[in-house]
Amino acid sequence: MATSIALLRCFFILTCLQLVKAVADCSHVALFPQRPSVKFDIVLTEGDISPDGHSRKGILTNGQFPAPLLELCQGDDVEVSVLNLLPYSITVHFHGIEQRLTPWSDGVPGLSQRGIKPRASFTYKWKATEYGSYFYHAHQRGHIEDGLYGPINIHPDNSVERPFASITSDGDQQKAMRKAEDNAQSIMLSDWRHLTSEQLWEAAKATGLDAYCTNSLLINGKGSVSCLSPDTINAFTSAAQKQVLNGSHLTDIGCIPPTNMAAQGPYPHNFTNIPDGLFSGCTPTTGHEGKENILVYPNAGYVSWNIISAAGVAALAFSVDEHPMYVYAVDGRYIEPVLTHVVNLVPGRRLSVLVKLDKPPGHYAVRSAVSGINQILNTTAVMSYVNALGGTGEGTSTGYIDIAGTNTTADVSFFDEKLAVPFPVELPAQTADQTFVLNIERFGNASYTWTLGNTSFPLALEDAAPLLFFPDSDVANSARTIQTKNGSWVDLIFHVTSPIQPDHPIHKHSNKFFLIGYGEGLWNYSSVSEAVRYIPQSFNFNTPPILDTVSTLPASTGPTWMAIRYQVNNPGAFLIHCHIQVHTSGGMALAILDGIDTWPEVPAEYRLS
Ligand SMILES: *[C@@H]1O[C@H](CO)[C@@H](O)[C@H](O)[C@H]1NC(C)=O
Ligand SMILES: *[C@@H]1O[C@H](CO)[C@@H](O)[C@H](O)[C@H]1NC(C)=O
Ligand SMILES: *[C@@H]1O[C@H](CO)[C@@H](O)[C@H](O)[C@H]1NC(C)=O
Ligand SMILES: *[C@@H]1O[C@H](CO)[C@@H](O)[C@H](O)[C@H]1NC(C)=O
Ligand SMILES: *[C@@H]1O[C@H](CO)[C@@H](O)[C@H](O)[C@H]1NC(C)=O
Ligand SMILES: *[C@@H]1O[C@H](CO)[C@@H](O)[C@H](O)[C@H]1NC(C)=O
Ligand SMILES: *[C@@H]1O[C@H](CO)[C@@H](O)[C@H](O)[C@H]1NC(C)=O
Ligand SMILES: *[C@@H]1O[C@H](CO)[C@@H](O)[C@H](O)[C@H]1NC(C)=O
Ligand SMILES: [Cu+2]
Repeated sequence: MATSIALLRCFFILTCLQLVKAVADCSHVALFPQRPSVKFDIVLTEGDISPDGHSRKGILTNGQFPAPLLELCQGDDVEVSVLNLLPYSITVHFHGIEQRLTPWSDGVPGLSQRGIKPRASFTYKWKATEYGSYFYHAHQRGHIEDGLYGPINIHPDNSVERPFASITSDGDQQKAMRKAEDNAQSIMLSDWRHLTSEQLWEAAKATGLDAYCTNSLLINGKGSVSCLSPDTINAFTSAAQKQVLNGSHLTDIGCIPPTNMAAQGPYPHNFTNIPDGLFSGCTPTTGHEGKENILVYPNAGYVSWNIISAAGVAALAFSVDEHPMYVYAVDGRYIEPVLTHVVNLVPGRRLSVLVKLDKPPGHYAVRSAVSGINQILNTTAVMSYVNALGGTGEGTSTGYIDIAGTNTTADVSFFDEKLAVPFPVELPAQTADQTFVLNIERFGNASYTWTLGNTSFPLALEDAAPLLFFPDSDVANSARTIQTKNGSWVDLIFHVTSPIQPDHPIHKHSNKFFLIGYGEGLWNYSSVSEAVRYIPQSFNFNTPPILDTVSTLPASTGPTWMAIRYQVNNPGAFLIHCHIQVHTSGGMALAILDGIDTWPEVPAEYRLS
């Protein structure tokens, strides 16, 4: 029934373009009473897309790539109807949205629903309980890397205190910042591969390799491929890269070669099966639609950007030439603002920033570059003052970072979310009721399979009976899940047991957590309380960051650990996983059966047989 109605409404894709409406003005909306449900209709189709000038199959959302912005007011009841006209099953996850009391709308196949089959539809219903910057993306197999991702902006209720008074005591300046926030622009960063997600997965299985490189970087869905000369690549190869390379060189796409034992581990590999473009093979383009041009209005004083990383594999550095930024929110929640030149975003991270528009009217390069040691790759967009004279702004501006994401002068500062102070500060319980140590290491006998916990969560489990509906299944009672009691406090220790591993951006579904500690070396403690007795300097119980995505420390020479604490307050089956998509496909995921003692009754429309 639901399917046929959505089909009728969206039979012609063009009419669906109008169905996603921007809802920007929240000034009249108080938290209570809320306005009626805000509805979005989303139609997914497959198409040939070429965001960086190379054509391949990808996912269009209402005919667009990236997917359109969902703009909401805090307190809104939201309904997103997805019609799947793709040739494969799909789900949609709302990244960072806590899904309070609606665990069946979290969009994870095998946990909260079955994949939406071709020509079928599914309606996600949830409440925008928290304000801030989020995004929605495909959550079945590797399909996020086929282009299903779009921003979500939830405007805070008027009653929520903004942190701008920490930047300035000038009332007019504060008003300008508030106005900039109301009109925040989305900056969607991503990486782009020339192989589809299924080709990528086939290549991983055929070669046994971890596919840690990409082909281009995009800003708001636009980019190009500029192949660097071997001399340039060698000149920018860092000391850390040289150590891993052990005398060899980065490939023509700036990538650590697949033959590198340190990066791939001592497993059997079949190098004859490597498809072109996976680790090497560069063909330059000038891009498909040119560079993204971001228009700004200096009369407004400031522009606010919600910067979102939907990257599949690359950790990114981001900056705009000659313009420092105030970072004022991380993962959709305010912090004490920090003035910085460069921000780093791991896959899944959102940062909200204010940029003061006080420079001569002109065109300034906006830079995104891979910050990890796995690759040297960059792209640029242009920020244009609306009153700039002439030109399209081919850059004469001076960058804070180079093509490798490294500082160009000694006084360039980088933002570190691990040191950010929440606004306002909130505190977790002083002790936890349960502690789980989640080992992160390679699994089995291949470079592309991983653990999170005591075992791996194979991709095939996406097709298993969804745990929220089948809590008595074998999977629900296996080492692939952990079970918690509602109301309890839980510590998760991400234990990166062996080098060399990249930083893993671990994303927890449902409610946010406190980052309470991290360090180098093995985790040899039974609990955080015990660890605090030996290494108190590794913990922060006064101003712990509040996040939904945290990056493990780079394990380049030895093991590392990271400790998070959260209160179970939203019963349901929620995934925790690495947001490097090839790692999740390779099993770096775990199902948390939160508050399984008080799971809610599933509404009839979501029940499964
Ligand atoms: C580094 O290269 C040398 C000489 O080619 C080789 O003997 C050694 O095993 C390599 N080290 C590692 C860690 O791969
Ligand atoms: C590598 O793959 C090719 C093509 O599938 C196959 O012919 C060959 O036997 C494989 N080599 C090894 C060492 O497994
Ligand atoms: C990477 O940065 C360099 C240096 O600013 C620039 O010339 C080049 O166009 C950038 N690459 C892309 C794809 O934008
Ligand atoms: C980058 O910053 C580091 C640390 O401050 C400094 O040692 C280095 O010289 C800087 N790089 C350049 C090119 O100035
Ligand atoms: C290890 O490799 C063998 C074949 O080489 C395969 O049959 C087996 O399933 C693999 N084991 C794991 C845990 O992946
Ligand atoms: C891993 O296994 C150990 C030993 O059996 C157990 O104590 C621990 O709870 C398990 N961890 C997880 C996350 O399941
Ligand atoms: C779960 O725990 C939270 C936090 O203590 C509480 O607010 C909520 O009412 C509990 N839910 C149920 C169903 O008991
Ligand atoms: C854990 O290891 C550290 C060194 O890494 C050591 O100082 C500490 O005493 C150890 N703690 C326990 C409980 O063994
Ligand atoms: Cu990972």
